[in-house]
Amino acid sequence: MFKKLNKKKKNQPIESNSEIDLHNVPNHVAIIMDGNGRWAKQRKLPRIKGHYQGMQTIKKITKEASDLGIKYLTLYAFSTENWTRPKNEVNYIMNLPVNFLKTFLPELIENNVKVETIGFLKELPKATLEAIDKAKEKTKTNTGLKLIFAINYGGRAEIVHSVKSIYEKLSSEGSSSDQITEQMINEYLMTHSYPDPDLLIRTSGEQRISNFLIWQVSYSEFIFNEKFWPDFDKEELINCIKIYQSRQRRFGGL
Ligand code: V07
Repeated sequence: MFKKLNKKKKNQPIESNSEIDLHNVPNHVAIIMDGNGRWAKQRKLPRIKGHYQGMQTIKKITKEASDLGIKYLTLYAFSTENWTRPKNEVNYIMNLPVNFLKTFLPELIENNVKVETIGFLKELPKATLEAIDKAKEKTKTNTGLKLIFAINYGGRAEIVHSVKSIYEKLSSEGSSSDQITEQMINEYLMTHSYPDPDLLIRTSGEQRISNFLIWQVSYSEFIFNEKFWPDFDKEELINCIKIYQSRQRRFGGL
C-alpha cells in the first residue's frame, strides 16, 4: 500500500487568518495572466470568451491594486510569440484595448491611474495604437498606480533591442565596451523608469517565466497561483501579498 501523503494546500499564507500589512505592500507587482483559453475550454466556450473575461478581471485587479497602494502593476497582455495564434483570435485580442478603454478609461482617470506600456507597439493595428495613445494622453498627469501593459513584448527581444541601441551610441562616439555596465543596460530597457518587480504572479498553475521581464525579475519573489486568470480576484491578490509578506518576514530580517 502507498503511504497517504499529507496533502498540504498550496500557497496558503503562513498564518491564514493574518492581516495584510498595508505599510509593506510590494511596490511593483507583475502578472502573467495565464489560463484564459483553458477557462473558456472548461466551459465549452470559444477562447475569445476567456480573453473577454480576462479583460474584466484586469478591471477588478487594477482597482484593488490601486486601493492597496501598489505603485506599479505590469500585466503581460500579449507576447511577441502570440502572433502565431489563429488570426481571428489575434484580431479579437487586438480589439481588447479599444473595448477596455471605451468602458473603463473614465474610472482610470477618476482613480488617478496612469496608463503606460512596454513592448514593440509600432507593430500593432492602427485603431489599437490610437486607443492606447489616447489613454496615455488622458492619464499622463495622474500620480497614482502606474498600470503598465506589456503588449507585443518579449524579454529577449527587449534585451537585443537594448544592446543594439548601446552599440549604436558607443560606436557613434567612438567609445569602448568598458562603458557597458548593468546600470547602462537597465537604462536602455523599456522598463528604465520603473523599479524592478518585487513580486511576480503567474496564474493557472504553470511555473515558467515565458520570456516576461527576464532581466528585471532577478530578485523578485515568484508566486504561482492555481486559478485561471478570469477567476483570479481580490481575495487571491490579497493572499498573494500575504504570502509575499510572510516570505519577507522569514528571509528579510538580516
Ligand atoms: C488583453 C485580456 C486579459 C487577458 C490576457 C490577454 C487578453 C486589456 C488590455 C489593454 C491593453 C492596453 C490598454 C488597455 C487595455 C489588453 C491585450 C490583451 C493585448 F491601454 N486586456 N487586454 N490588451 N487581454
